[in-house]
Amino acid sequence: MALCARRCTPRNGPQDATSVVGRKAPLFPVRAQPAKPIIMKEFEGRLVAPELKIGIAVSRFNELVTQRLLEGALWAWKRHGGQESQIEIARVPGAFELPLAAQAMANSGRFAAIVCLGCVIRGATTHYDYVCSAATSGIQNVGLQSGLPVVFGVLTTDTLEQAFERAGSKAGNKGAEALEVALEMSDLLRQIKS
Ligand code: INI
Repeated sequence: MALCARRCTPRNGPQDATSVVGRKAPLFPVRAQPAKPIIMKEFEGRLVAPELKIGIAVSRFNELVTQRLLEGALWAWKRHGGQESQIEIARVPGAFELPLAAQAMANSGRFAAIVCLGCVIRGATTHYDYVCSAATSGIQNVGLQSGLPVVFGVLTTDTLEQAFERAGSKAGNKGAEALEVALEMSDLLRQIKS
């Protein structure tokens, strides 16, 4: 076992070993306590309906699914105290068009947040990958450029069955979840900016 030259105790030995001059060494280096506790600022958005409107862009492609996502979002909005008059809906052909509609809504200045709802189901071709990729990066870019929460409520699944599971059956309703993310993020940004 390696011995420490100064204290004659094992280097990795007992932490409370008595030193060669008979003084009890502290277990760990003791730091002076600060006079006041350090108060950290911490932000976390709450699920409260903002005073501004919420914009929802929803695609018609796979409308049986996207309509359920929209219903879930509206249900969540009312559940958290929102009024129907505070919601505006823009319908677009497919998920590929969601970013452009979201950008127009964001630029209007009327909305506290934008929710994008769509459903892309994998087919036999690579079309799915292009639509998913365009929708994902486009929606994210609108959020970063506008500084608004622009929420990705687009289902990307292998089958229609998986999509229905996420649109109000056994895996919840992603439209409702997307709306809640919009509430949380708009409240978070409000706190950070104030
Ligand atoms: N759009 C969707 O929203 N979901 C899909 O599954 C889909 N598929 O599979 O093709 C889809 N395609 C259309 C696309 O979003 C555009 O509307 C179209 O390419 C015109 O720009």
